[in-house]
Amino acid sequence: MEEKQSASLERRSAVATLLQDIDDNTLLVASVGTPTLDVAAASERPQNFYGRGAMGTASSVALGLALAQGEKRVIAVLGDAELLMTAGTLATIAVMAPENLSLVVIDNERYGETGLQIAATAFGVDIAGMAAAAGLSPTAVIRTEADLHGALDAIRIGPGPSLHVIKVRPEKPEKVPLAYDGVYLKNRFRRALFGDEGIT
Ligand SMILES: Cc1ncc(C[n+]2csc(CCOP(=O)(O)OP(=O)(O)O)c2C)c(N)n1
Repeated sequence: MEEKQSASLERRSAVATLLQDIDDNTLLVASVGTPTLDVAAASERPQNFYGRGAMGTASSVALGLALAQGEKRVIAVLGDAELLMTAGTLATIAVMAPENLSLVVIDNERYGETGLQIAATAFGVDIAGMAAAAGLSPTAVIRTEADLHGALDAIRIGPGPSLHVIKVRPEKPEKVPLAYDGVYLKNRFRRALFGDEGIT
């Protein structure tokens, strides 16, 4: 396949739009590296679970969380390489079909965190198409501000499991200060959900 180049959206502002005034009933899962820092830059809060270092795990974590926390909305903000690393999870999500789960793929067509090496979606691999074929609904590719605003309700409150791909420019945004201690972040998240009884 040939390499393609198209996106004009900037990832930090797209994620800020996505998460603007997000409510306490929404749990956020963010994948390793740049998506984690996108989410932290937009809305750092205890109800966020960050995949610090653990590439490939975020869609499964988000699925489990959506099933276990059926009264909450779960939005997973994922890298394209992250999603593809464990793409079989799309099948499990389709079969389990939690309506409260929204996957949002920040698709820069690169392994951004490790130096912007070219990744599969640059050659036309269609993550939204893969998700639709698995059975997720709705699915869509977002390329403009207007597309993004048009998809906000579907992502934030609409029935899922959904998957939206946001095509963004391949940039390396600034680092954001955020704890790197996974146990601390996990305990903080559990405390936000269950209070002190959630800490074992
Ligand atoms: C199992 C595993 N493999 C590789 C890495 C190194 N790694 C961290 S982030 C990353 C690239 C992630 O790319 P993507 O998910 O598309 O996110 P982006 O930074 O491009 O937004 C890689 C290869 C890792 N942390 N864990």
